[in-house]
Amino acid sequence: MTRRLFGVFIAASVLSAQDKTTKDKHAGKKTWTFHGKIESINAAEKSMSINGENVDGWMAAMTMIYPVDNTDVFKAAKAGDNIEATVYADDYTLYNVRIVKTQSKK
Ligand SMILES: [Cu+2]
Repeated sequence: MTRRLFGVFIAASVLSAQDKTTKDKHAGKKTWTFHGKIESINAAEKSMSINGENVDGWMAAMTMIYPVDNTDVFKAAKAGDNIEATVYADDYTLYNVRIVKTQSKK
């Protein structure tokens, strides 16, 4: 292997290791679907204050500020919208927040 090729090989290995770390962050973690209503939005801080329903083992019903991972949702979201998000144990970030048109209570 030439020195140059070896350098490329190392760079590719480092990149793929970082990718794996991000992907595996929630590996083996318990996951839930979180339901709540937006009280206020802070797009600059990538966070929302959500009046959330109880999620057993994750968070009791309360209004609090959550970090949000998918920033594209800030283009459409507004106070009063009902949302769903994916959440994971030991992490209070809301993942893949989506706006839901009707709150289904089953
Ligand atoms: Cu809380």
